[in-house]
Amino acid sequence: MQVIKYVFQPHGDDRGQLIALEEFKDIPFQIKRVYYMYDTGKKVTRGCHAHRSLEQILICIHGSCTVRLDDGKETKTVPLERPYEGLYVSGNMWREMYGFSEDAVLMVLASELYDESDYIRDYDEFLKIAEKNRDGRKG
Ligand code: T46
Repeated sequence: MQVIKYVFQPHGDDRGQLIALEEFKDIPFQIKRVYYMYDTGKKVTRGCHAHRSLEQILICIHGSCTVRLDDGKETKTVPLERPYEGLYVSGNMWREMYGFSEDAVLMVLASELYDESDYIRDYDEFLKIAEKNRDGRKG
């Protein structure tokens, strides 16, 4: 599994830092939705699902957290602790976010509007779809 982390260019000067993100330039898709989570409990695990086709970039713009990605064959653990780093997460990737610091703000840029029917919440169903996709790519 390839982990794709974007490192964004900060525009810094003596006042501090600023990061600008433009669709198709800094972000590889059209940004249709932005959401963010904060005040996440220390012991909480969020996510625990995959998507059918949604693409997202996860940016911990304050504090830190960890993302576990699972493509049905392999698992990778990715720390997010810098506001200028973005983790690309394609659909069909089981994701779990945990280890939130008290001050963590996790912002997500998404390629589609919110659509509950795009969620795969059952891990066994996810494994079946992931296997099917792998077979499809082979043949
Ligand atoms: C994902 C990970 C990284 C909305 O009404 N609109 C939205 O755009 C979103 C994302 C959520 N919601 C509502 C649905 C739930 O009642 O907010 C509530 C919490 O959402 P959820 O339990 O899905 O949050 P997470 O942190 O488990 O997952 C979220 C995204 O849903 C998901 O797409 O990939 O963050």
